[in-house]
Amino acid sequence: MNTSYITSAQKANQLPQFEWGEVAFIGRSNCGKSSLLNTLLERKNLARSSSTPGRTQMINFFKVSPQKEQALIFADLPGYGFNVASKDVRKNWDELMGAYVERSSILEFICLLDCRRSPDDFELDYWRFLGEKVPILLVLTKIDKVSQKECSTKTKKVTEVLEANGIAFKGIYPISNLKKTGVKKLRDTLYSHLPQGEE
Ligand SMILES: Nc1nc2c(ncn2[C@@H]2O[C@H](COP(=O)(O)OP(=O)(O)O)[C@@H](O)[C@H]2O)c(=O)[nH]1
Ligand SMILES: [Mg+2]
Repeated sequence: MNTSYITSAQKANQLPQFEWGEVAFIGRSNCGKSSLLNTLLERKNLARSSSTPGRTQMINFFKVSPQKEQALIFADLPGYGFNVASKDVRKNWDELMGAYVERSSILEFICLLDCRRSPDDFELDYWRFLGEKVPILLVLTKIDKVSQKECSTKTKKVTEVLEANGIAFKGIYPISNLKKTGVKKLRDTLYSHLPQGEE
């Protein structure tokens, strides 16, 4: 498998065009987004972990090519929920994301949630908004931090919350970056967008 960093966009007019479909990853800072991207990209630190939340807001683009002449773009979207961010940072996020989500190349929105948290109103509203474009895929992260029982209870609960809020979703994927639990299933789902015949 071939993976590489392509480019970053800080402003709407810097968004690149690709000939490949895109899978977009979004979540609150510290939810484990960079760790998941590194796991999926099979690279230690391609998506840099733990930048200070609320500072540089940018979209990072990666290309994943499991086989020649096949590729998928992974877009690492800027984290939301900036208690520490200024109005300007917030405005920039709105503009950048507003332009990004309209891209017709988006195949899937992967929305991440730390399994110890519950989605807040902002997340529910944003997930609903995204789900109206393309049904979202919810990833519950850091499940090594809770028992199996707690994990399945949480998965059920989040399913109910999504349904109650009218959010269009394709599935819930509990994962651990630390133990790599659930990663294969998620990866297979993402790669199902690629033409058949790959291995
Ligand atoms: N226990 C555990 N910790 C994780 C997991 N994924 C990420 N982390 C930790 O959570 C923190 C934030 O992770 P990071 O990937 O930088 O989150 P991001 O801000 O969403 O990009 C780091 O200290 C990671 O080591 C996981 O699956 N299990
Ligand atoms: Mg990060």
